[in-house]
This record gives sequence, C-alpha cells and structure tokens, in this order.
Amino acid sequence: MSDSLEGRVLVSYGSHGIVELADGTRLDCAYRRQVGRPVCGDHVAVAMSGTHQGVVEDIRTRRNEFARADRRQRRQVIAANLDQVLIVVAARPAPSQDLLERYLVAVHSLGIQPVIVLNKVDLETSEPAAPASPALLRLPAYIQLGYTVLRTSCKGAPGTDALRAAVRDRTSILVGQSGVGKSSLVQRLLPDQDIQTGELSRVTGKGTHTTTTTILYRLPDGGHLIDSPGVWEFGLWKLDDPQLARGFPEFTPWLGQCKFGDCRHASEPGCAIKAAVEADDIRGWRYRSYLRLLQQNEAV
Ligand SMILES: Nc1nc2c(ncn2[C@@H]2O[C@H](COP(=O)(O)OP(=O)(O)OP(=O)(O)O)[C@@H](O)[C@H]2O)c(=O)[nH]1
Ligand SMILES: [Mg+2]
Ligand SMILES: [Zn+2]
Repeated sequence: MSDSLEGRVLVSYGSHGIVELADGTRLDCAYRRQVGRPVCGDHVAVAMSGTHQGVVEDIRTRRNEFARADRRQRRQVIAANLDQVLIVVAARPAPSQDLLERYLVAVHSLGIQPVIVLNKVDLETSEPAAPASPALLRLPAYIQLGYTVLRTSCKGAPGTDALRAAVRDRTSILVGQSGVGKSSLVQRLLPDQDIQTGELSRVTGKGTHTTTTTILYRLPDGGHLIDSPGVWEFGLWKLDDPQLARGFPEFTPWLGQCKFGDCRHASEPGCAIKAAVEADDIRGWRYRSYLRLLQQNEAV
C-alpha cells in the first residue's frame, strides 16, 4: 500500500497496540492475523484507518528480541530491537539465587551487552546493618569480569545521573525482580510522566507486581527506555547448552578445546573448562553457577 507509515510500538496488548509515528503522533493500531503480533519496540508499517487509528501492515525484521518464560515455561517475547538490557537489582527485595546469572546468559544470547544497575543504594546508609545478599556481595567480581555496574538511587544520592548517561540515544529495557525500582527509575528520568510504582509487601518484603505491561518511553535527551513487569523468579526457557556456556564470557578462550566436541563441561573427561577452573583461571563460583543453570535447563 502506497500510504503506509513507519512507526514504533510503545505498548502491545492482545489484539491491538499503541504505535508512535516519527512525528510523535500516536495511533491505536489493530493487528492482523496474517501479519502477526508485534511486541514493544517493534518497528512496524501502519495504514491509517481513522484520526487516531491504524492497522499494522508489517512487522519490520527484528534486530533481536528479549524473551522470558511465561508461567507455563513457554518462551514469551516481551520486547524487540534493543541496544542494551539493564538488569536492576537492589538490597530490598534481595536478589533470588541465580537470578542475575540467568539474566546475563539471556542477554549474552542476544549478542548485546548487559548492564547491571544496583538501585536503592541509599539503603546502604539508612540501613547499614542490613545483611547483603551473596549476589550483591559479588558485584565487585562482576566488575572484574568486565560488566558495567551503575549505582543509582531514586531516594537520595547518587541519584540517577549515571543511568541517564547510559540510556541516551539507545533503546534500553529495565528488567529485574518486582519491587527493585524499575518504574521508579523511569519516573526519575521522565518526571513529566505519571508512572505507577508500588510498595513492597509488608508480609513478604517482595514487590507486588505493580507494572503489568511492557511499555516503551521516549527519553527527552534522545533514546528510548522500556519498563517491564517484574519477576520473582526469572523463568528461563531452554537454551542450547552451547548457548549457556557462551553466556559466561570468561569461558570463551577455552571453548572448543575440550576432548569432546559436544562437551557440556559437567562430568566429561578432558574438559578444558574444568581444567581452567582447577587452574583458577575461571572462578569456581561462576562455574558452579553454570552447572546449576545447566541442571535447570534439563528440568525445563
Ligand atoms: N529506598 C529506596 N526505595 C526505592 C528506590 N527506588 C524505588 N524504591 C521503592 O521501591 C518500591 C518499588 O518500586 P517500583 O518502582 O514500583 O518497583 P518495580 O521494579 O517497578 O516493581 P514492579 O513493577 O512490580 O516490577 C517503591 O516503594 C519505591 O518507592 C530507591 O532508590 N531507594
Ligand atoms: Mg514497575
Ligand atoms: Zn568441556
């Protein structure tokens, strides 16, 4: 069709979504079965069907897609065309075991760089006696492994300047457990928007799943920021075992050097990864994380 327009999906519901055109116009767009269901961040071609209405005619080829497992362990794509994934963690709610590593593997499998955001650092001064979780105690080790860790607070110093700089001119998604402050960070970067945030549960100390849909926001300084619903346990759909090993970048120099080409680096003889662990070239706790994820992979 000659008069189709290019736009980007801000939010996607079951049978329709909100698409923003280059000039900022927003259209409520219907989907068509033969075109498929766009997700947040998709670039689409739309045809106008009313003043504020349109129809999605094509989903442009995705550069990448971020997925997680739904309740039934099925792969569910929540956003597309990302430049970076911001994994948000906080002292409260404490990160669940392996959550950070599961996210890191998922992001590496997209071929893009994960960034770890430690939010609520104000708690370090207001609650200095609070015990830190193992995942947070390991943040310095993640920095040594080459990951970027940004420290932020929505309630005091150091604020969110580091995050503001990191998201400029790029498409980024905030992911993490419910209640770590993803929406609060979006609110800080977009003070004019009215973004819903929620208290932690008094009973469990966990987030209360305030955000229920994945939404893309246009940043005033350029770039796009996507807020996503929190998870308690980040469901990992089954990755290929080689993909899992590639999610641990420090394994790379030894990949392909094992005795068996299809080595899963668990109990196989002549494993170069295991030898590297024994020689202390790979950290033991990282290797143990890998083995746990491998095991979880089998359970999926
Ligand atoms: N002390 C402190 N509290 C914060 C900070 N950021 C957010 N919070 C609080 O943490 C709670 C949860 O914040 P949200 O922004 O709703 O968290 P979320 O990650 O979006 O949660 P879901 O939408 O459920 O996934 C709210 O009570 C916020 O006020 C922070 O930097 N410091
Ligand atoms: Mg939220
Ligand atoms: Zn091996």
